Amino acid sequence: MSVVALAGGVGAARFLEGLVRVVPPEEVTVIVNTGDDMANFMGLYISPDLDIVTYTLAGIVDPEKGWGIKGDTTRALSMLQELGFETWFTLGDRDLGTHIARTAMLQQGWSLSKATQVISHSLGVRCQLFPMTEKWVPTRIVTDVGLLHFEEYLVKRQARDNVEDVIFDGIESAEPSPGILDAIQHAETLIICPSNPIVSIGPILAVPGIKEAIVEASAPCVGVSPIIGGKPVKGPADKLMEGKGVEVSAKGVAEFYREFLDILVIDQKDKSLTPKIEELGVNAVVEQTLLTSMERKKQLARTVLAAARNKKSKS
Ligand code: FO1
Repeated sequence: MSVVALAGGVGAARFLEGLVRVVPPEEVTVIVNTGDDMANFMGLYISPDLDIVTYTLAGIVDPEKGWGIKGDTTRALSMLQELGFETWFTLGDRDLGTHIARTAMLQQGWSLSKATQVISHSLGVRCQLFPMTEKWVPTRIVTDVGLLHFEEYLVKRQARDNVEDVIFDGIESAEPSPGILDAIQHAETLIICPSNPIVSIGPILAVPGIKEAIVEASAPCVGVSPIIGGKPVKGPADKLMEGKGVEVSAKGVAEFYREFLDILVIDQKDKSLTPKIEELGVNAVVEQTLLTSMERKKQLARTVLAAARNKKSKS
């Protein structure tokens, strides 16, 4: 059973924690958004979504925040503050070790894929994690105060600016990381994790060749809505969806992915949207999608896999 999942940060990582407990992790390939990456932040290459997925699957993530390492300290950051540097992006001491290691590997001439493999496997992650591309393609948010890097928009300015547009800088000339298209083509199940459609899954789909491979793949494609009752579970997905003219609802998510999505798993709160979603040619499956315990995470993964199996046996 080979599973390929497209993933952003915290929501995806929490879902994947359940998935790797109901499928052998070696059979899971995760394609991770790198639009949030900062290529030279205090001299370091930082890849927030790769970090989040890695730390979560390694069992070391800070469970409250969903990012960073549990129990981490910020002594280096305090020193940076004393030295007059900006400290709006919280880099923990152990977390800094990851960024230093990744940057050193890249400076040595290794690819981001290779660095990701070494870091994730060293921390005990058994599935295959891939950055969506090797190229740095920063997501920039066009706001009423100007063009902001996604992390400046989200963390530095706390998502307070009006979103006018979202740009995936340089994506037209990016290529999928080696191995990704093959994995999609040969997958038995394709999953779109419960991530922000615009800034987490959007950049992955915008890498030339990835969306096309998903459209052409024979495997059923199952998504999980990150919108419950018209609100995102976490983060500013609502503002970004509105900024891109996408309805902030599970139906809006189905519409956004309708070109390739076979099934959308929606929350029980959104059960009444089922007919509207199915009018779009996307089957809706209702489940509890708020991932408040490991049992819920495993149950959601089982529901996604069962929906895919059901679709396969009908086709
Ligand atoms: N998110 C925050 O809200 N504040 C932070 O200071 C912050 C630091 C940070 C450092 C390393 C890392 O890997 C992630 C970090 N995140 C932080 C999370 C991240 O900015 C976002 O949640 C993702 O980019 C969206 O998926």
